[in-house]
Amino acid sequence: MISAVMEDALNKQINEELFSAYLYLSMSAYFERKGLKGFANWMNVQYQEETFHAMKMYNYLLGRGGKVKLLAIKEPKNEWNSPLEVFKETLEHEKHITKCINDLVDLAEKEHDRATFNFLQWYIDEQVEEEANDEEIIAKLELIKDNPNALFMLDRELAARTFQP
Ligand code: OFO
Repeated sequence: MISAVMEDALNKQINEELFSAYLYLSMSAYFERKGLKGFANWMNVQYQEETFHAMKMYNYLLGRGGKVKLLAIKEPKNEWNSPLEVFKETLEHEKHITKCINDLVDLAEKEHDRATFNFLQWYIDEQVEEEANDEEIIAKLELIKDNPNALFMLDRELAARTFQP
């Protein structure tokens, strides 16, 4: 049986993951509005990944005999000034999530909860990948600046992303 403090922290993280999903869905809608279908697709896949992150934790908590408590999801932003601004915010958000995961790992250690400690390693690896993906797109957008042809080429590249759990 999982400890009450660990259960509480995992429920908070499920909420963080669901907020991430909500934020990226909002970003996807923004890109659709701007006619950038490839960017919209990339963010839609990100939304699916975040939902997967939340559900993986939800199932883990239930599997450990814990109580899932779904907390209110905040309203995400729905307006940005440019694709670059969106991806800079995405990276900042992912850094925040990385900190949340690291704090959870620290808590699992403190609680001597080896199973949760092990479970969280998957999220640590996932965060490395997520930050790297965002950094790569930011670097490309910084090169593109105001070149519409280059932006449409990147849009086409991002259209190819598919959800892979
Ligand atoms: Fe974006 O990794 Fe989950 O939140």
